[in-house]
Parts: sequence; structure tokens; C-alpha cells
Amino acid sequence: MTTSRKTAFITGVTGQDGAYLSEFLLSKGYIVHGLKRRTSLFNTDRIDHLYQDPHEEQRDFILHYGDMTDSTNLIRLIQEIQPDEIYNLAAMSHVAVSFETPEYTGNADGLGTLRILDAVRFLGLEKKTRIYQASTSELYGKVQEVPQTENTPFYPRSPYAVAKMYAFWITVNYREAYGIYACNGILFNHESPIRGETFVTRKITRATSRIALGLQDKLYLGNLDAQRDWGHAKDYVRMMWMILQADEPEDWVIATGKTTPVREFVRMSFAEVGIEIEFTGTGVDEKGIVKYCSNPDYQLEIGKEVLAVDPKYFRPTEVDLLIGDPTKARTKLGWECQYELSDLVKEMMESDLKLMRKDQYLKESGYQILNYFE
Ligand code: NDP
Ligand code: GDR
Repeated sequence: MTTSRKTAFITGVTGQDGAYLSEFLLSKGYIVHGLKRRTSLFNTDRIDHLYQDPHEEQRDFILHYGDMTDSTNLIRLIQEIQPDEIYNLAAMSHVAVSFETPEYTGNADGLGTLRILDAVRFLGLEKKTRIYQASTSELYGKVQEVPQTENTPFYPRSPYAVAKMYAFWITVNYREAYGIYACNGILFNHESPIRGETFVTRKITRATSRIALGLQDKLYLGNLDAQRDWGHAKDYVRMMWMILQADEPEDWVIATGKTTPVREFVRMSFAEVGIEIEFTGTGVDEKGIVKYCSNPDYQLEIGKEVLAVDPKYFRPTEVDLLIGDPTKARTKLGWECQYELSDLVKEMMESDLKLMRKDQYLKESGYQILNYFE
């Protein structure tokens, strides 16, 4: 039986963006195939609500084991799935960790992208399959101009960014050499309640909730001066899809056009629970002190130190300032952000407070709770 439904293949389906994109594509009537890694514990928390029993005859959400470092598996899967669209989201996506695992990062993030493009070419799907490559504002690295546009030169500052730079250009090259509809979305930071716990925004909202509830004393961070253009992941996955519906394959900057220092994100998160923070000292001696607490539920002493700098979170080379100019996406594709940063912080705080209340309840009931803050 033939079907007019489109088929998408998402690598990195278990990640933040993979989960939101799956929801989005399913709501548009797609059949969604996702690549997940074999892990010793389940790693599908973010997509469990989409799971369908493999014994069901008609499924529109199907998971496959695989890895971006395994070419033959990727070729076999793409041959079986015959996707109309591939969203290549899988990556070792943590900038700081890429300094510890540079070779693996290059393999998964850089060569992994080549493996997808080459599978499409090898299988003769150049005219059928459109490819979205998850490129990043980290490509801009050392500040050369702001705001950053599609024409701003790259100067990557981490093994992650260098690997993604290879992925960016191999995508452009396969588009030009073989006529594949392949696009880079140069996405600036985007966050959500399901953001990985070790990225700075989620680390802050989790810790702030835990501190308010008395589950944690202090939050340790690295560079508080770094400035990021933070948007909501839901706005950004919608744009991934819009990019693949355009008439011509191109590369696109996706950003809010506003930038905020890490320190301000901390202040906004504490403010959500009625705690006013005062920052004192500079550099590694900077501290965050409770100035005022308007919420009687939280027993925080005025003057308590709740934030300190730990140099172990500094990166060997840092990206100081990111602010993107999404004019091209706005004017040519009609994309607009639906979320402001204040909405994002509120949503993340509400979600983490709820999760941490569960931890609090478990702790009071004598269970051991996760005590790992990286
Ligand atoms: P996450 O870290 O949340 O998700 C990454 C996904 O990739 C996970 O599903 C992970 O699997 C998977 N993965 C990692 N390594 C491999 C591998 N070797 N083989 C197969 N799968 C692998 O990232 P995000 O969802 O935030 O980001 C999605 C993509 O967009 C990434 O490529 C990221 O680099 C890029 N990006 C992200 C931005 C952001 O602000 N979020 C901005 C710009 C680009 P597992 O769950 O098993 O770990
Ligand atoms: P980033 O995100 O490196 O921009 O990459 P992250 O949230 O890790 O860092 C943002 C900024 O905050 C500073 N920072 C800290 N970061 C972390 N993780 N932990 C800390 O304790 C801390 N203290 C300060 C960092 O130095 C940095 O300047 C993210 C990832 O999603 C990439 O995959 C993606 O490509 C880019 O965003 C766009």
C-alpha cells in the first residue's frame, strides 16, 4: 500500500531537540524513525511518551539502534527507511567535554555527518532525501563581529566547534558537488525543561530549585561573564522543519537577536522563587549572596552564600559573546520566536521545582536521591 505521509529519520532522537522535533513531526502526520544508542540503562526518558509497542501493526514512531561512528549500520538504516527528510541531530554536544574527548567528538560530530551524506549519495537518494545538519553558533567562536550572520567568518574555539565546522562544510560540499538538498541550521543556544542537566541554564534552574528547597547549599559555576543568545528549543525545532520545506537548500542563522550574561540567568532563576541575589567580588572570588527572600516557604538566611565560582568549569578557550541576527530566516521563511527569555526561565524553573519537590519527598521518605551537580 502506498502512503502520502512523509517519512523522517532523526539521529539524536533521545536528545532535547530530537524529542521536541519528533513531537512536532508526528503532529504534522510524519512517520518518524529515530536513531538511538544502545546503553546499559534506558536513555529514552525524553521520548517515552511517544513510544509505541513494537507489536502494534501500524506505528508512526520507530526506534533503531545505531551510532554515528558506524557507517554500515547508517547505510542499512537509510536504505530500509528511505527517508524524505533526515535531521542529523546526533552529536557529542557538550563543549567542555569535547576538550576531554576530542578524537571521539571529531568522529561522531564531524565524520558522523559525512557518513549520513555519503550514505544518501551511495544509495542514490540524492533527489529524494533532504538533509538538515545541526550546525551551531559555536562556529563563530572568537568574536569577530556582532551580531553574527550567515556571512560572519568562523573561528571555532573547541574540539566540538572544529568538528562541527567540518560537518558544516561537508554539508555545503555535498550540496554543491552532488546536488543533494542539504542545509545547515546555524542554531544559537536553545534550552527547555528537558535540556541536559550539565548545560549552564539547566544546571542553574536545577540548583536554584534545590537550594530553595534545602536540598543543596551552593551552586558552583565557571565563567559568569559569558553571554549567550538563548531561545526556546520548541521555536528552534519548528525552524528545522521550515528549513527543509524551502524551495532552495541554504544555510540559516536561527537566534533571538538578544544576548544575556550567565550571571543574569542566575539572577532571573532565583527571582522566580522570590529570592533576590547580590553579587559581590570579582573573577574567581565572585559570590552570590541572598539579599532578600520574599517566599516564606523557603528558609534561606539573608547573607547566605549560594553561588561561588569554581575555576574547574573554565574552558581552555572560551566563546565570550554570541548574538545572532536571524533576519534571513524571518524575512525569507517567516520564522518568529514565540518565547521570550523570561518565559523560558519561568518554564524551566516551574518544571525543576516540581522535579526537586519529588526528590524532597523521596528524601523525607528515607530514599537516597541523586546528589550529582556537574
Ligand atoms: P543533546 O546532547 O540533548 O542530544 C544529543 C543526541 O545525540 C542524543 O540523542 C545522544 O544520544 C545522541 N548522540 C550522541 N553521540 C552519538 C553517537 N555517537 N551516535 C548516535 N547518537 C549520538 O543535544 P541537543 O538536542 O541539545 O542538540 C541537538 C544537536 O544540535 C546537536 O548536534 C548539537 O550539537 C546541536 N546544537 C545544539 C544547540 C543547543 O543549544 N541545544 C545549538 C546548536 C547546535 P544519548 O541520549 O544516548 O546521549
Ligand atoms: P555552550 O553551552 O557551551 O554555549 O554550548 P553551555 O550551557 O555548556 O555553556 C554556556 C556558557 O556558560 C558558561 N558556564 C558554564 N557552562 C557549563 N556547562 N557549566 C558551568 O558550570 C558553567 N559556568 C559558566 C560556559 O563557559 C559558556 O560560556 C551549547 C551546546 O548546546 C552546544 O551543543 C551548542 O552547539 C551551543 O550551545 C550553541
